[in-house]
Amino acid sequence: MIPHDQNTRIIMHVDMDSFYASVEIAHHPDLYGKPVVIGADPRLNRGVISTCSYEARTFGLHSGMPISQAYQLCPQAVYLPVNMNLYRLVSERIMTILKQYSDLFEQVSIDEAFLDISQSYTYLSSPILAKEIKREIQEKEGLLCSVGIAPSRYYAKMASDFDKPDGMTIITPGDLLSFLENLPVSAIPGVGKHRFSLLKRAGIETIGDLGRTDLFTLVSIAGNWGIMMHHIALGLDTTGIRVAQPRRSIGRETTFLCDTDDPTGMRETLLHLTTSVHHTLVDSHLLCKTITVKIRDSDFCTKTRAVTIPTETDDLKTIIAEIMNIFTELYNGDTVRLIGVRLSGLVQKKSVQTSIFDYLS
Ligand code: TTP
Ligand code: MG
Repeated sequence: MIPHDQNTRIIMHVDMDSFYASVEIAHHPDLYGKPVVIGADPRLNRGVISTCSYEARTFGLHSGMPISQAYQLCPQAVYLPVNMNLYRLVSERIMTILKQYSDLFEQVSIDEAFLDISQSYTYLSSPILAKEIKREIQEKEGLLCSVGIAPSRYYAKMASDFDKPDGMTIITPGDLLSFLENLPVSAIPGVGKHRFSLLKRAGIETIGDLGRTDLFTLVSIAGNWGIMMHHIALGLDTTGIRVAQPRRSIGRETTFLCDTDDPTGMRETLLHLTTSVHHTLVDSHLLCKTITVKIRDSDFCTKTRAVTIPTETDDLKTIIAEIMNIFTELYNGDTVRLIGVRLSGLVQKKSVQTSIFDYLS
């Protein structure tokens, strides 16, 4: 079992590479390797590029560029109209994949999402998860994405953007300031062209420069945004993900550093995971009705088995007993790469336990 530092937030940001264009290429393999531009019709001479493949970007093309200009720079590109229905469908499937990896999930646009993975991973083990997510998306959808892992929402987004396409950038709390030092200020989400040129005029080009500039000067340049940028530049941001929906399940899983076929070790890990999800269950004043164990073997074949108990519970002994029974039935002696537990069918404790006060109120 990998040790876990309870105080460190670990946020993952996943952003699909040249999303609309990549979806078209995945559905029309003859487009592979070609400059592909999605957006307005170049014959109409108005409108802009929605996005374009990385091959098209080598010609200087980018999102938002007038399509007429794109056509001048790269007439040989394949120009396709936007097919939103297809992209939405693919996006939904990608989000379904991502959600499986953490209950704390926040979709922020059609092609990007945050996951809080602090409960199940450390900075040391997080690359295993990132690679697994990238592999699953590529295998199921034929698409590449870039992943950033860092101590806050902002830094995770900056990390995923750092090495596109097909990137994986992990910034530990200890590496954060040196990562920020030489990045251009435009790498901060929300610093558009206007703020960029204002800062540049004041001689502030890198995030390191931003951190060294006094707050008064920054506020005079960029108003309240100056405070925010300074905070980010000093590595102080700790923003987590925003989860709006009530919890539907509580899960925790772990990927072993080395694949294992030792059932005793697996049971110990299950015990640890169960204690952790139980803690969250009790902390959230919830009861669960369904208990699930998940095992992924070294060939990436995933098996789950769930048991629904007659009455909702938050009794640790009952939950552990169910988990161990399920494991005995599910485990077939294979070499295992990942193991997990999940509690679902959640209800608020108060709604099933009536007390005298419920009758009085
Ligand atoms: P982005 O993630 O910003 O861009 P991208 O996925 O195409 O490329 P990257 O590899 O740099 O992430 O946006 C996601 C999709 O949103 C993009 O494929 C098309 C659409 N989009 C527009 O329609 N107009 C725009 O100006 C931008 C930026 C994106
Ligand atoms: Mg993208």
